[in-house]
Parts: sequence; structure tokens; C-alpha cells
Amino acid sequence: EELKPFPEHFLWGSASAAYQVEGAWDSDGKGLSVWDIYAKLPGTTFKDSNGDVAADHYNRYKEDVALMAEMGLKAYRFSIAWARILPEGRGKVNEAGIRFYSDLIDELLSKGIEPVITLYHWDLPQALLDEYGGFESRRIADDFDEYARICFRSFGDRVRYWVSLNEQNIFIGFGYMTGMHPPGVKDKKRMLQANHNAFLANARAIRSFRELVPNGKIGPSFAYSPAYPRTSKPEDILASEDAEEILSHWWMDVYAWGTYPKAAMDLYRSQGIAPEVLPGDLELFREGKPDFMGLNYYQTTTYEANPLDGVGEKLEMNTTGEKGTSKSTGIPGVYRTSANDYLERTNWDWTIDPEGLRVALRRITGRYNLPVLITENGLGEYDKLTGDDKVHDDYRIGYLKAHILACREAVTDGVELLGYCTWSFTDLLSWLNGYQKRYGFVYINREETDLKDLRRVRKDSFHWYRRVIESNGEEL
Ligand code: GCO
Repeated sequence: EELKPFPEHFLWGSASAAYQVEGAWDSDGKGLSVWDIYAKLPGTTFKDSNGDVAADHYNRYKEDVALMAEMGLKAYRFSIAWARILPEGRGKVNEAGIRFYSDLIDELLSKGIEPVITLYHWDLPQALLDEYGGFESRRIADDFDEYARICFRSFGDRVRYWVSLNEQNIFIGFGYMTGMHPPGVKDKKRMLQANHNAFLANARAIRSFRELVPNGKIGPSFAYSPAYPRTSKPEDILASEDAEEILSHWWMDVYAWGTYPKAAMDLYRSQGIAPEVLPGDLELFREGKPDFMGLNYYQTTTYEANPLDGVGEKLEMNTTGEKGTSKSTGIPGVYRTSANDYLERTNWDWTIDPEGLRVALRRITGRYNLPVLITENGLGEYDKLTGDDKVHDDYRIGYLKAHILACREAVTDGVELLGYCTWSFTDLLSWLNGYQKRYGFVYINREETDLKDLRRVRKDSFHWYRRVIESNGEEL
């Protein structure tokens, strides 16, 4: 069968997040974020790595954009550090923060690169956590909306594509259930309420976007790990459907339709942990309907029926997250994760499943009928710099190639795909895994505490992706 070509003006992109690349954690009036504090608490991150310096992108953004231009990148997705714009989270605006992002946007546009802005990539201003508990209060929606409106007014004339919240399921799940991200809470009831409040924030910002950037497009980025059944045993099928409902529809249904899945809500009600939904909340969600679903895709997860009926199971959320966190389930007696004999795994124990990306795209299209922007996809590896200053990352090329082919198959299936952003452009800080876990096309010469020179080195994948873009995905 003939594969359809990628659409014209397809956004061949690459992505990053402020805390993971910028550094300059206290420069030019920036306030502190929860990560500036949390990563420095003992035992929270790999070898105490933190984003104080990161890739020093704040000071070297021109050099980085020049590399993007050399590669022919069509889109660059980056996030704004809320605390650079509003050091206290709300109130007084830091003009130097606005200027930094404004300059970055102008630099990108001057090279013909479409900026894609993420409003929230996890670096909540610490002041808002201290003041009222951050996402645990409904006040977060007012403050996020105020911050978003400042960004829309400052950059909306030049930036068409926006991501509201990045991986709400991960930052809320890790922040309030597994306790691995700030604020380190492990309580499912609090998790579900913080998550509801994050939906309020998301919808308020999208409503403001309609008013302030009427010609732009906005959507959340969801970390979607499609659920597979272990076998064709009906109990396993039900288990994987339940996992899909609890771990994915719980978020995507609200974004797309403004409703929580009923079975999951009934279950949480019976457990006494359902979020408090006030009159007007669901109407607001429906007003905040996105233009596209942002998809961060790394892997699929396989489930089987849980024969233990939940006895002894810990209340943990399955996530697309780090090694060792995707073991048990939130729903006693319904499902648990299992091995998948057909899939290889990365060094961080993530399954490698290009066909799963096609599954994800088809499911999102079939259920929600929304266009999709792939906002992240990539391979974290231990890259090695050779003596002659090269990085031979053929494994990354192989990984990306297979996933891009899956995109093309999905386009042929009828998926409306707006673009494909790899994670990431340069190497950057992995929140919990430090600088050893590298995703970039551009190698950054540094280790956890040894900064070396932060030199930028083009990996083999850099040259490869340039040709992919040039041929609009024909030449893989
Ligand atoms: C890591 C993760 C991240 C995420 C990204 C999510 O290793 O820390 O892979 O880099 O993918 O921040 O949006």
C-alpha cells in the first residue's frame, strides 16, 4: 500500500523545557521555582544533579538557535519559566524575563523557525506553593490565568502554537501520588483534587487564549502510554481497558469533552477520594476545549488481570515515568502491569514500541477527533563522545526512524498530524536521572557536577534529521 506523504508545512521540530536547559536559575530577577528547591533536597535526584546551570541555554540561546537553523528545524518547542516572568508567581512582572523570551522568539523567527511555547513545564513558582499549596488550591487557576494572559499579550503577536500544561498526568501523579516530584506528597485523594485544579487552570488559560490570540492554536501535552492486554483472555482485555480509562481517559476525556469517565468517577466516589467538582467547573472545561491534543509518546504499557483482588497492592499510579515506578496499580483487583515479550526495553527500562505510536495516534483520532501535535518522542541513552569529537548515536537514528515511519502510517490511516517534535534538541537535564541520560541531537559536554566546557557537538543524528526535514520525511 502507498503511504501518504507528510502534509505540506509539517512542523518538523524538537523540544526542551526551561528548567532542563536554561540554567541561570537566579539571574536577572528570576524567582525560585519548586524545582530550584526540591532538586537540592538530599536524595531527590541522581547524584544531586540540578538545573542551576543545565545547558546554559539562557546565555547561549543564539548559538543553539544557529544550530537549529543549520539543521533546518521548522519548529522549536520550549517552555517559559513562570518565575522568570512573575518571580512571586503573581503580581509584579519581571521585564528582564519577558525580554529573554521575546529575544529568543525573534531569533527563531529570523531563521524561519516556528516557536511553540509551553506555558507550564513543571517549574511552579515556589512562592505559590508556600502561599497556598500550589495546585492543591483552586487559586492556582486564577494565578495561572494571570500568568498565561501576560504571555499571550507579550508573545501572542508572534507565536501561533501554544501548549498549556505539559504532562499534567505526570507532574500531578509524581507530585502527589508517588511523591517523586515536588511537593513530594503520596496521597491519592490529594492527587485527584490537585489534578482537578490543574484542569481548571488549563481551561481558564485556553479561554483567555481565545480572547487574546484568536488566530493561534493551543492544547495540552499529554503523556500517553497506550494500554495493551497481556493476552486475549477476556479478563486481560478488561484489565487493559480499565487501565486505559483510569490512566488516560481520566485526563484526555476532560480536555476533549469536559467530562470525567463515569466508571472511574464512580469508583473514586465509592472510595471517598473523588475530586470536589463545583457547579460551573465542567462548563468551564467545555469552554476550554483545545485545538489539538499534544502527544508525548515514549512507550506502551501492558496489563493483565489482577488475580490478587488487590490484596497487598500498593496504591500507586502507573506512569510513563522512570524505572521502577510502573509496577503496581491504583485499582485493586482490576489490573496490574505485566511484561510484553514482543518489545525491547531501553537502558531506563522503557519499552521501545514504534507501532505503539501509531496505536496512540489512531486511538486519539478515533475517540476525540482532534488533530494531534507530537510534542515529544525520543530516546534517552548514555551517549559517548569519541576522541575526534563525534557521537555515533545510530541507536537513536534507528529509534526515531521507526517512529517517524509509524507517523507516516498513521497519516495514511487518516490521522491529522500537525507536526513531530523530538525530545530533545540539545542534551538536557533529566529531572530524576541527571545529565547521563541524553536525548539530544546536540551533545553537551558536561557531567553531573563536572561542567567541563558545555561545548556543543553535533551527533550523527543531527545530520540525519537534517535530511529527514529537507525531504519532508521521505528520506529516512
Ligand atoms: C526525563 C524525562 C523528561 C521528560 C520531559 C517530559 O528523563 O526527565 O524523559 O525529559 O520526557 O520533561 O515532558
